[in-house]
Amino acid sequence: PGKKGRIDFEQVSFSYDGEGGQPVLKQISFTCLPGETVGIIGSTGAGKSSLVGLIPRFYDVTEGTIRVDGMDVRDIEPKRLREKMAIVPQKTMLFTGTVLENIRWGKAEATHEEVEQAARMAQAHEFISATPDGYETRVGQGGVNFSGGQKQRISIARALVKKPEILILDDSTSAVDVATEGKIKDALRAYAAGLTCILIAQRITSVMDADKIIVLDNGEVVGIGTHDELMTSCQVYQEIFQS
Ligand code: DUT
Repeated sequence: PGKKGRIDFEQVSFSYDGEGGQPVLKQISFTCLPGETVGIIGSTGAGKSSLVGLIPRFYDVTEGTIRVDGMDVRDIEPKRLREKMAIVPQKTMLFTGTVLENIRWGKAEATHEEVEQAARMAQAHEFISATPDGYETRVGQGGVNFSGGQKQRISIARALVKKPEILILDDSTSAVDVATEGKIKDALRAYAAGLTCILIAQRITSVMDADKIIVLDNGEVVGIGTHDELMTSCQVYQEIFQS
């Protein structure tokens, strides 16, 4: 971590159909400094997942530039880009192996110690340890069925075991209760002061304490600021707060 993990969006526009297509993101500009937590909030279809998907290059921008640590992501070697960041997708994608294998999917050579440390931060160690087979429990088929929130926490552990410089959570705690979500955030802060975190959320409580919150509406940034700033300056944010 250290001073790594800066992200710059410079006038980024994006359409799934390329140039001339229906824009999903319009002229997005913002900076996320190393170690900052940036929250992204906005109604369904606003473009939140599309926006974060541009950073690991699931898609490429139609216009503008995205820089990571000053470099255009298109100029960073794909392997290096993959190492720098971890993304926890909205829909958890665990496979029918053991919990250990599922977490190690993030980093094949991780030691048991590293897996456990990641699971502790993700607030998953306790419920994993409470099962008869612990980390050898098979996910999915028969035996223990983990809840949606538990699966999300295993997915977060999978991302953390990589020790990324940038962590992207796409609504990854939607099924986790607010108190546990708070503990995950505390653990992230305590572990890695240098970890840059981008956090998509539906609930305002999930992003309230972020360094900066980006409010997206219909592909456009309609507000950037802290919770207090947005409460006085951004009508869309106030509406989400009241809903
Ligand atoms: N879209 C596509 N193709 C895709 C994904 C999305 O055309 O493969 C469209 C749907 C929507 C817009 O892009 O009109 C933005 O979708 P996105 O999933 O980025 O929005 P969101 O803010 O993440 O929505 P949600 O909160 O429902 O996840």
